[in-house]
Amino acid sequence: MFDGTEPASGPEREVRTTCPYCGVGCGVIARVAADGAVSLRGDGDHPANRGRLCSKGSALADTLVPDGRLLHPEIDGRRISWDEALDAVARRFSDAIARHGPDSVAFYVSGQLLTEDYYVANKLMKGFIGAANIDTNSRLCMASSVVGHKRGFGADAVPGSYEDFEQADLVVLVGSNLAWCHPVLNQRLLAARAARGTRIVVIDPRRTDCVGNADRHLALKAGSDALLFNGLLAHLAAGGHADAGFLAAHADGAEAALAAARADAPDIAVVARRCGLAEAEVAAFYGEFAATGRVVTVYSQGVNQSSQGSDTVNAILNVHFLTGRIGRPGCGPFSVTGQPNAMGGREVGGLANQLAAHMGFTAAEVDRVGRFWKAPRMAAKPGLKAVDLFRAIERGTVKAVWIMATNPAVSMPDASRVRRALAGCETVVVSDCIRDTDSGRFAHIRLPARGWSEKDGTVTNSDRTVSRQRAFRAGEGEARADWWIVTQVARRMGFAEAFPYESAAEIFREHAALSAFENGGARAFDIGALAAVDAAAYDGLAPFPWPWRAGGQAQQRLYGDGRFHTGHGRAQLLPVTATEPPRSLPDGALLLNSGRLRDQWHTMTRTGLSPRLSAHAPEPCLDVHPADAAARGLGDGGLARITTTAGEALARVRVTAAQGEGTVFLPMHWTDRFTGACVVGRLVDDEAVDPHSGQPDLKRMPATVQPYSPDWTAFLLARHPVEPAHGGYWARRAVTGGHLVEMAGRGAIPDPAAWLPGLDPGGTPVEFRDEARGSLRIAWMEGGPDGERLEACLFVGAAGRLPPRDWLAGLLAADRVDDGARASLLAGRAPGAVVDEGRIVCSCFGVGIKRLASAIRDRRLTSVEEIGAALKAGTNCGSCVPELKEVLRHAHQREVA
Ligand SMILES: Nc1nc2c(c(=O)[nH]1)N[C@H]1C(S)=C(S)[C@@H](COP(=O)(O)OP(=O)(O)OC[C@H]3O[C@@H](n4cnc5c(=O)[nH]c(N)nc54)[C@H](O)[C@@H]3O)O[C@H]1N2
Ligand SMILES: Nc1nc2c(c(=O)[nH]1)N[C@H]1C(S)=C(S)[C@@H](COP(=O)(O)OP(=O)(O)OC[C@H]3O[C@@H](n4cnc5c(=O)[nH]c(N)nc54)[C@H](O)[C@@H]3O)O[C@H]1N2
Ligand code: SF4
Ligand SMILES: [Mo]
Repeated sequence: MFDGTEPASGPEREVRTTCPYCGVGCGVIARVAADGAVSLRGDGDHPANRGRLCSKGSALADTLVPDGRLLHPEIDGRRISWDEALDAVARRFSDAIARHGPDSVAFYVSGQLLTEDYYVANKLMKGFIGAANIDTNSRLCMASSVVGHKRGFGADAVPGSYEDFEQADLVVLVGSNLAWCHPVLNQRLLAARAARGTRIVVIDPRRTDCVGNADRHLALKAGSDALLFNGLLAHLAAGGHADAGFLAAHADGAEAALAAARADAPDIAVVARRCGLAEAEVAAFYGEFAATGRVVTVYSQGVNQSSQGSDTVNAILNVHFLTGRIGRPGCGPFSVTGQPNAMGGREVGGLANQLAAHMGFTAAEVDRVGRFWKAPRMAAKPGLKAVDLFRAIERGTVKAVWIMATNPAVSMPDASRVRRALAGCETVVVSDCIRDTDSGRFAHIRLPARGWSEKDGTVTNSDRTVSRQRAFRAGEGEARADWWIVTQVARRMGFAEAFPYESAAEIFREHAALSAFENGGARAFDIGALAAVDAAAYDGLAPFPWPWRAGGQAQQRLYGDGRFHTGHGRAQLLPVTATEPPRSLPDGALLLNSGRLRDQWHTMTRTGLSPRLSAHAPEPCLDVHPADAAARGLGDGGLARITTTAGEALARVRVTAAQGEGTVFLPMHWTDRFTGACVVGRLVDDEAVDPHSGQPDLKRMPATVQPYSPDWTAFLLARHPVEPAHGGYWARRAVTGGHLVEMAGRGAIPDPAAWLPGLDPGGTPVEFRDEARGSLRIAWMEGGPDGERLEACLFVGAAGRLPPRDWLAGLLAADRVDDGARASLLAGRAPGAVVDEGRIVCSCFGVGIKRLASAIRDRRLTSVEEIGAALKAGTNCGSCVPELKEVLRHAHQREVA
């Protein structure tokens, strides 16, 4: 087995692994050529994707670069050896425990750890340190679904399989932008729709890229989903659609749930009014649901990230229980998980209120896990959930925190508080692949982690399929696998006997054995069949769904027999009362929604390295409805200042009717490394939290928006990343050969030497200054044997007066600048015939919005197929197909108008 420690040269080979991004969990085949070059393709045998990959999966090879990697352990910014680093972490954590007790230390981990990493971290904290202060970014992501599942099913299990998307007649997407966030699953759904006419309903305050392929879009008022589903429950019962047989044999609580629903939603008129929808729309949706036997209700962060997330999940489960639409092909509620191993983290007990292997903190469970681990100091009660954990760090009751594979200085609500907390904490340890992250800046000790392609283990996707991630390259620098790092620290803290692991396979075996330990069918999560898997079998492990009990078969769909995991084996309907969103909206304020873009992943540490992924949304963009923009004097392509009670941000404005009136949307991706001030986490407070799950409401923050009118604009192209320090707006993105930084500011044009710290391109600067027009151009050229190469160039001018960037970026990509290009560079004018792509829509073939628009107009293209034939756009991964449809729709509307 190649375990990432040996050099990656040798004969050409192919390794099957799993995509490290979203919870679809696509299989990937990596081909490593004899010279070490890597090419990737979708795995045709993987049940999640059958060979497909989306834009992010297709661009994975772009991210396998050494740029920005943390190569060695560091203490206070100084390189140290692994021995020193591991000793220091163990000593600091042991000291804090000795002085202040086990509750004074914490781990904050991530659904991007592999199951084996996660298992070891959880075991160390809950069994050996003796506290449960390990929480995970899944708190921000899936915690409400976990609560909903446990209350409804008696277990945290997604009952269905991806095949249900293909067997359903109606798929309802609630708070899920499947087209961008689970693109391959969306493609499977659209293929089924083409083949058998599956109907699709989208429930989202925004017109997302899912809507173009849907039959109905309910642009409901943000936060009114529980009411909509309560209304549906009452409507289904009133229309005689309850499945009396299923309810009698397999479910409890229908009467109480119905009573609550009827009180909340006495009729469709009330629902329509409170959800901000037309009565006819609501009636049509209810009628469709009632009339269709096979319904899958897919939900994600529009539901989970809410102060009423858990109850909304149960409101959704209720309608499936009432109508018996569960456990059968093409039926069921379906929580699509976000991260590649969101589900695996829940299996090992990564959340502070779970123990391990789907056990909690009852005395019997603590005793059982304690005996299995032979643990001296079992945590006896739940630990601090993420928001409370960072508040405890701020208060100083938690003295040492170890952050692994997550970037809370960006992704947590009230990220400014998180930063203050980390700045004041005695010991902050950060394990990451990347050296300079917003969170890493607060670390006393930095530990270099191996990343995807370098590490071995397992992940579990949204439909409970466990797949192997396999290493196929050597680790960068001295990076080590997360499980190895935690194991070494555990040994140094005195727990060597319980942490004997030398491989991921050993850990997986123990995890599988614990899942079966005294289980007897009581716990949904059981992979006892693999409790004795040997290294070779683990290495060759094919994807399988859990449960897979010893002596049994791996089970694709749960609850077909009507037996649930509640104590009495019956599903539980829960009475839900819809509440109003907790934060009041001051006059003139807009509701700030946040979420994901198609081609970026979270805090951009990986996708931000890829020029083609960075071209789809080049800058942080605030989506604003035309009426709201007009009322505030915001222009499309201009800049805006966004202010909330928690903080401020600057972003580019996009005026679009896709945005619901009264709301704005910001992507969650930008960090201080990529832009001057647009961390959404610093705008959203941490006050609104679901009372059951502890999941913060990240989607509904009141904000005021004003135009920001710069006096000057500028851009810089450079081979190395630069972070301007002029206090205005800036945003950086990767381009071929380097980085493009867009800038704008107020007042006099500042002196470049002062506001571009660290800009040291080398070569000779050639400067051109036009005082009268207030413009400045500097190009740094380096001479070589083959001619001159562009090292960097800076263009500054009055707002809105700069040349197009594409041709200049092309000069950076080229190794040589010829005389003609040199002349245009210094003249600040593009040579005649360059095409400016505009924002890139198809990232596989680099087809931009401007080229699309002119091709549609000039060549009279009318379908996605014709666009594909003419420009190739949309013919590789297919992620841009929904957007191509929107572009066509708009072009057509313009023609009609
Ligand atoms: N491209 C890309 N894909 C990803 C990720 C990524 O970073 N980039 N991250 C992964 C992760 S970890 C996750 S958790 C998933 C998230 O996947 P999704 O949940 O699909 O993504 P989001 O953009 O967070 O939010 C989904 C939608 O919820 C809507 N929404 C907001 N408020 C409400 C409301 O009150 N009601 C309803 N019904 N809808 C509302 C938003 O408008 C948004 O369109 O994506 C995964 N996939
Ligand atoms: N406003 C707002 N905030 C949100 C959300 C939202 O919709 N709106 N969504 C929330 C959700 S659902 C989520 S899941 C979070 C995600 O937010 P985060 O988890 O903070 O985001 P990532 O960028 O994925 O952070 C992962 C980090 O781990 C590093 N890394 C990658 N692989 C490895 C590895 O193998 N080992 C180690 N040690 N490190 C590794 C990466 O370089 C990166 O720094 O954001 C949440 N925050
Ligand atoms: S849908 Fe895309 S991001 Fe998600 S696992 Fe598949 S290839 Fe990766
Ligand atoms: Mo997530």
